[in-house]
Amino acid sequence: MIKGLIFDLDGVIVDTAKYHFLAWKSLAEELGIPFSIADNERLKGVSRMASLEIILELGQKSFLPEQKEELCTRKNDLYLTYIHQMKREEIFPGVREFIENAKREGYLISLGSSSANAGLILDKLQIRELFDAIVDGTVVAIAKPEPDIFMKGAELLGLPCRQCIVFEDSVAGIEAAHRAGMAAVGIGTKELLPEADIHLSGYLDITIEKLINDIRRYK
Ligand code: B16
Ligand code: MG
Repeated sequence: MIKGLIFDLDGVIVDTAKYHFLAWKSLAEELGIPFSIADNERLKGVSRMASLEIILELGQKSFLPEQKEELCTRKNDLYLTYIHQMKREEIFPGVREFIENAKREGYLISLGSSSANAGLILDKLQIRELFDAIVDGTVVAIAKPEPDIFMKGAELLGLPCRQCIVFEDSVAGIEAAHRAGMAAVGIGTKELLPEADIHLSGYLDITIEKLINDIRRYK
């Protein structure tokens, strides 16, 4: 029986993926590396350093470890200039109500994000109080596709992994959910997230009861 819902942040609750893309694209351009929206899909859910490694691999460039740290810091500084301007209204339509409804139904809610900036984003959206547990890149340093972030979420909720489901927009995150033994709701299309157990394009017109019934039917 499902009792816990674990939400990724970037791309599931708010479209910060576009700000990650703009910041990485600006850095890639400086380095003379072509970087497209399609390339950006590979960066979703993975750590900041792993994202840089993917971009450097695309450009066939190599840097010393301390130079890579400096590049990551520059990317993050630029990313934060976007985040500081974020408005509360940028939360995806219906997600707050979906979570509030699930809480009323007795489900426990955790965040499960790779981002070290998740706390700041929750505060910008004013939704920190919706979560019974918060797991982000400052709590668990091992990013998706490793399952650690979601396993920690289940542990903090006091639930076994099999009683949790994950909401994810990234290939790495879907893999992490499955490796944790959890069903994965893909926020996006079947084409982008072929391994997700079920797909949602948004949170309007869906309730947690219907979603869980659908997962049972399709799994
Ligand atoms: P930061 P999520 C992930 O967040 C992003 O999808 C990914 O693109 C980013 O590299 C990672 O967080 C680390 O983020 O640089 O802010 O620490 O999707 O797991 O919420
Ligand atoms: Mg995400």
